[in-house]
Amino acid sequence: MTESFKSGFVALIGRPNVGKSTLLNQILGQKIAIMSDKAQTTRNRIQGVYTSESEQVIFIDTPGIHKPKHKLGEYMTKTAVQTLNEVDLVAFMVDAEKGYGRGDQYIIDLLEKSKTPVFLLINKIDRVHPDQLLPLIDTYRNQYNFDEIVPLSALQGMNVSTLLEQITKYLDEGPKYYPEDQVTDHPERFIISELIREKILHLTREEVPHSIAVVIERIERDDKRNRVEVQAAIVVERSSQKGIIIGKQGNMLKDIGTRARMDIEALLGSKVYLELWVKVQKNWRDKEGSLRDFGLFE
Ligand code: GDP
Ligand code: MG
Ligand code: K
Repeated sequence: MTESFKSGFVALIGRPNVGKSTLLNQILGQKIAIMSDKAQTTRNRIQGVYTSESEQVIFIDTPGIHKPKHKLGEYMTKTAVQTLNEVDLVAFMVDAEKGYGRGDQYIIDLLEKSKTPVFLLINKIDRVHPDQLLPLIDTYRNQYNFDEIVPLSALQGMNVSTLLEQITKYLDEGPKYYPEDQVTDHPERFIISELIREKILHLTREEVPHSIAVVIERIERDDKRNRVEVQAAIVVERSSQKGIIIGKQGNMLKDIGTRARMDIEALLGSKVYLELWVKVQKNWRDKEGSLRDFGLFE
């Protein structure tokens, strides 16, 4: 008799920058989640689908759970709590180097409200001395009764296969929800907007806040020219930010466009014509209606 197929949903949670996207990229071997040194690059959920002979694990890269500061934050926290109850397993990732913090306590309080099993992933162990690891594990163990504790390095791929084995133990028999060749069920639209956002954040350094949004207004294949045409609006809150993004004689915007285009071409495997413009909309984060217009949430 052959073993039955297992499948399930895993919510990957943790403070911004602990390495959630890096782990997904490591497991899926493809750049589907955007990595950045800056907090909160990933605003939507990205599902990564890992399929092997015997199992399928659907990862949900939940937006950073944190104390809400404005309406966008509240919306995100609500979504995150719902997610915790719906999934088969929660993987709570922390940064070994940063240690235990108040942000972690907030998440642990949320975990206590759900019945879902919880793994603690202690990431970036390449950055700490082995002697520091045991006390850190103890600190976390005292805060919450984790089902498994897995130290790892998402960046170096250390212990990632062990993590997958542990996850399998917690999955039930289930269907193959997605075909093997599918690693994400998100429309390319979102990935493209995140690629553009990533370039803006990198190139403008700290001058432009993370609150900027990139709205993909049109994606269309032009068969005659053998290219994909993408039109996107960069939405900022102040005209001074618009000035920074456009730059002297439009040079900054050109630079953003060139770099984003190259990444989009790699993503789509096609030539791309990218058209970008910048518009100002005040306090867009506090307008729930406009959040939907911007397509930030599906
Ligand atoms: P996220 O916000 O949780 O998705 O975090 P990211 O995956 O974007 O990672 C944030 C930063 O931490 C990036 O600069 C990563 O390269 C870095 N990082 C992630 N995992 C590791 C790790 O295991 N070791 C080290 N040294 N750096 C890591
Ligand atoms: Mg991320
Ligand atoms: K729980």
